[in-house]
Amino acid sequence: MLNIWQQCERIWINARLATMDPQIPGPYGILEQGAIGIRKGRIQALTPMAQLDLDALPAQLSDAQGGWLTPGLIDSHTHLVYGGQRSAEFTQRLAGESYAEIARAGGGILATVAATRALSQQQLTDLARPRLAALVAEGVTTVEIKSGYGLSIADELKMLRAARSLGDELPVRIRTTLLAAHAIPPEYRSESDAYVALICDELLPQVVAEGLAEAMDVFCEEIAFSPAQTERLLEAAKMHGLGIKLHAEQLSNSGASLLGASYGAWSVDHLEHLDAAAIAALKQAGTVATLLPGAFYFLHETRLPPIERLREQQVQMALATDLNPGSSPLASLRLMMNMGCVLFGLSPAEALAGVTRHAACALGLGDQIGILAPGYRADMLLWDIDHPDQLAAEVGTFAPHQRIFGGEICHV
Ligand code: DI6
Ligand code: FE
Repeated sequence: MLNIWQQCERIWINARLATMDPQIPGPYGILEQGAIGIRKGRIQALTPMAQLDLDALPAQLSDAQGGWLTPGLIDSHTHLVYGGQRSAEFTQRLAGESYAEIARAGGGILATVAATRALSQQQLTDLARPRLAALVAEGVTTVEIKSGYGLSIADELKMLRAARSLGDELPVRIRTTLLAAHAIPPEYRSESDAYVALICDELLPQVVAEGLAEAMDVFCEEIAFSPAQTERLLEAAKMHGLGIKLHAEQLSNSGASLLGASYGAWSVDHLEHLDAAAIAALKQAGTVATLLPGAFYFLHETRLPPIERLREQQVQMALATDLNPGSSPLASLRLMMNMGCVLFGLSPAEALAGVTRHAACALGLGDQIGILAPGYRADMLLWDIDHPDQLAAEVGTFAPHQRIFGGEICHV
């Protein structure tokens, strides 16, 4: 009978493994001088080189030559399908107007809604492709994409279909999230409850029937949806078996994170205004706290998310781009790792955990991707670097030496 190594289709040898597996001690879960074997797109085994009998291996060998292998990067929060661009608002904000003022005056999200509604599914896909390709080129192997710039049944479905189709074109796993409750559409300006009912009673069942989303997200904020409306939406999402994510505590403390925790949310995101009671609830519920330093930076925020308390309470912290045309038009997860360290005080190892292990949990995929361990998908990056701290310390100086998606080496 073949042993587990002989069953492998490909084995990387002479690799330094930053497994990110919490069961291996140390910040990166390092296995120096390691080998990792792949079978049917998944990791079959890992071991120190010294314990590997090279003569008995029929598999194809790839020599990592001392390079570092990490899990593929995961961007767990993006809005990268959209029409138009909002650089005029960038200029307005530089002149002193706030994001909320611009939104109230009909700009902001609603400006992108108008531009998105005007485009076909194919046009949206064509515009989104280079944004996604930029993430893929720097090592991202899983990306979450939200709807939320359609705000009508047809336009939300169009966005989700556009997002899904990108996964057939590029070697990347796409997870989609229904964010119909991103803003109140102009047609429902004075009857937002009716829009919430439309989402729950008509849109959501269609999305689920077509299998177009894994999760539901709500922007719970004074300029968007109230906690009561959010709860109604979460109830409906839960009934349909979708995962839950929330835009919470970005501009004010609305209690959305507590609500999210009580519904077992996969993640609550932004969190600049998160309070201590909510942090305890997140820990209790196993909900990931997703930090979005790009939006913090781009909106020139000054109030920091409570990183120290999150760390103390051992809440899992993810980092994501929030890639969107208004508050974070920044298509680089590596930049977010750097900003997470410089602006939020994360360590480089916490930053890497935030775009691997913890990001996986923020997508309900904590048992599938995000660490190098047997049974996990073989989404891996080989880096020609001296130390994994470089992944957060440097931006734009190097790309992955090799990108491995589902066990296949892909050239992007
Ligand atoms: N918070 C954000 O940062 C994005 N959406 C949200 O609810 C911004 C979206 C935009 O400005 O277009
Ligand atoms: Fe967002």
